[in-house]
Amino acid sequence: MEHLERADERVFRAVQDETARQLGQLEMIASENFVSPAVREALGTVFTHKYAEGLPGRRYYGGCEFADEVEELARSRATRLFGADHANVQPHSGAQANMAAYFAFIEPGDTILGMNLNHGGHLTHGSPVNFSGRLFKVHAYGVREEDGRIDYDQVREVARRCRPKLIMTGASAYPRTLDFGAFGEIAAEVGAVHVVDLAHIAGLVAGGHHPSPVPHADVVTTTTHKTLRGPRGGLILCRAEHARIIDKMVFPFIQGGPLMHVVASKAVALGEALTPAFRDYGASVVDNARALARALMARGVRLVSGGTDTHLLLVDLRDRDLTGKDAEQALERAGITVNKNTVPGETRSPFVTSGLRIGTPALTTRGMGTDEMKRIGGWIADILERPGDTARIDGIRGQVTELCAGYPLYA
Ligand code: DSN
Repeated sequence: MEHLERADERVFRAVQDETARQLGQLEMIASENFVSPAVREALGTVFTHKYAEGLPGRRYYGGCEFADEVEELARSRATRLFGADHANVQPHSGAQANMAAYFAFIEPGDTILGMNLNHGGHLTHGSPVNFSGRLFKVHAYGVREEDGRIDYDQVREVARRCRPKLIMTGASAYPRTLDFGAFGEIAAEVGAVHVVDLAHIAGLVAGGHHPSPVPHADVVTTTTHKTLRGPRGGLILCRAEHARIIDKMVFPFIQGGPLMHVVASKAVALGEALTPAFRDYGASVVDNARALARALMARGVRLVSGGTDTHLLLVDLRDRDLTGKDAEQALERAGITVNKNTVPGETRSPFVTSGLRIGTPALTTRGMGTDEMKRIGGWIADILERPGDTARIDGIRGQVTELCAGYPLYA
């Protein structure tokens, strides 16, 4: 980065500091990951200079032959990876992907059914502070208080009652397997379009560690940077019959020029996701999450649904005199990065919360396994027990630093 260092000392310094932060802490935000050097290199290429509105072979600008090549690679790898008919790799983010999916099928004022944000849903699934909640009439399903799992009978009952035009399946804080087949059946019964937002678990589905939504959905949207371990961005998969409208909704309806450097990087990541090594990675992500869940529960930490089938755990702090916000800050002081999260039955604001979301994708990329998860689970439990104990937190910080040093990111 010698050019950056010479040209802009302050940005250079921030990058150095962020690199040190990422290396020296345990990154356990469930939606974050570390990309490969190849994925990162592709992001810094000359494709950032290129305008390429349109699709491969049908662009509004000249000079697109190599842009066509990388976009075609990304599209074909995405369809092969997920067994889908069609892929659009241009959405700048998961939110854009969801917006395109909505507008492909419904109009402002139409009714949608999505998961309650406090129960693990996502802002774009109908939250009043998001375009989805502003533009559509929203009904929500949630999880059962007793076991933290989606109640499919309730989903059917709400769907029959509200007759949504579109059902949005998917979550950002649900630790259990999603029954996409059940959602698909409910959508068919009430005549709704079925959209699955796969973002969190896309890498697990790609590796065969979670059932695929593709046979049960009209459209599947995802981010590319979570368990899929690609660059920050979005992706849409759909049935052949929806290809044209989905492509038109991404461009020109909601976006302008695609970020071709990101598309190139998505192609690299999707290529990596097709390898046996990526399948093994996904298996380890889930093994690690289960090991972490066991370690925490053995110490009396309550988890929503009593465990996990995926890459994340949701800690329920309602039995303690501790908020999600304070717990997040105490863990951060020890070098363990997580995020506060609402839990089912939440009574606090989203800035405070009564829960923590903890994930294993990034540490698994770093090479950590179940033994490390057991140790980390012990440290987390120690801190949750006595979040104000500075000496204890400092001691754990030292051990975290030592553990991180044993797992260099880009060796
Ligand atoms: N912000 C993402 C997450 O953390 O789950 C969802 O978009």
